[in-house]
Amino acid sequence: MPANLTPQYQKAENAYRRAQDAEERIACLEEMLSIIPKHKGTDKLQADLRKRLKETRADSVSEKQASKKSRSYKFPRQGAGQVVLVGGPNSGKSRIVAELTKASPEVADYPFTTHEPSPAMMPWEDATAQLIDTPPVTDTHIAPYLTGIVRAADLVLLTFDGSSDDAPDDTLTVVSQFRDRKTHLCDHTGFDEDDFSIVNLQTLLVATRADDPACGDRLEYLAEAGDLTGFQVIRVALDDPESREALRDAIYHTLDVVRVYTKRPGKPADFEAPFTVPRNGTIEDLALQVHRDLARDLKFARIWGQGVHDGQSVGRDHVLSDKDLVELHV
Ligand SMILES: Nc1nc2c(ncn2[C@@H]2O[C@H](COP(=O)(O)OP(=O)(O)O)[C@@H](O)[C@H]2O)c(=O)[nH]1
Ligand SMILES: [Mg+2]
Repeated sequence: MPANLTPQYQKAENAYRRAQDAEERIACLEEMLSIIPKHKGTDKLQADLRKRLKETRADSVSEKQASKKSRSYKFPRQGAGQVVLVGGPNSGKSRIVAELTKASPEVADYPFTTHEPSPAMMPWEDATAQLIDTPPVTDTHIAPYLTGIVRAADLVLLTFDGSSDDAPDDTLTVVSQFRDRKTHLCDHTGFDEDDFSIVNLQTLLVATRADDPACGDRLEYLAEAGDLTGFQVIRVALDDPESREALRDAIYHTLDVVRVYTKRPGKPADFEAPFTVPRNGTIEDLALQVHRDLARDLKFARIWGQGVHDGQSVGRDHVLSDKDLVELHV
């Protein structure tokens, strides 16, 4: 029997996938259980959610004890999306972060220069996206925390050294290391519909040093050797400013969000830092980002932008367009 999950449920499920700690996961699971359509088709999923809730409550206790001892990596999401760079050694992960953000991670032509994951903000026009640099993945090594970071991401950049004959095999190794951990790098993001333990992640394959004449052949070899047809591929030469900007654009556009400015009633508009909501996101999605209570108490909104009269009143289901200006009323 099909589960027929509602868009609200799917939103809650997405928030659960993106949760950064046990506390947040518990809140999301409780919400999912309360709004999941209750019928035969969802019996298995409901049982699964209850089991997870129980396990997560236990995790929450041990997480509190453990976080004092071991290093835990929590990267609160900022900007239009969380983008995690993964790849084999020397494939250009840190160089990409160094070129597109103000951070200065160590970039070097010997392997294992990056030991810890680290976030940095990438500007795009007046918006930003969060890039997370990570240590390399090989057939013998994958940092234990890495799978968790990737599973909570919005987008994965899988780096491929276009100048190296090892790149196809190195890249296939990375894909299979994650696959072994129920994390599928592919063309869309979210829990697998048939198996709730599997998470899919939209992946952009970034071939660095793509000015190497044999880069195309190596990419072709990769495509033949593995089932990577779902990946978008972008070729970059990081010495070339135009190529770097094309990568910046590709990352932002792949996140598929729209920018929205806000104003308080009677106050001037805030054009400093836009909020971002998923494309086809609504007034309610915006209100949720501003403040949970605001989303609950929202009566209506006034909007200036595309396809509306200036200052038109709209409800919480109104779909936002890029660069809309919105005044939320409670
Ligand atoms: N010329 C050039 N060098 C690159 C490019 N991408 C990476 N590199 C170099 O490759 C080496 C390894 O890059 P790094 O970012 O440290 O790899 P990581 O191990 O994946 O973080 C560094 O010397 C980079 O400058 C590129 O597109 N062009
Ligand atoms: Mg590095």
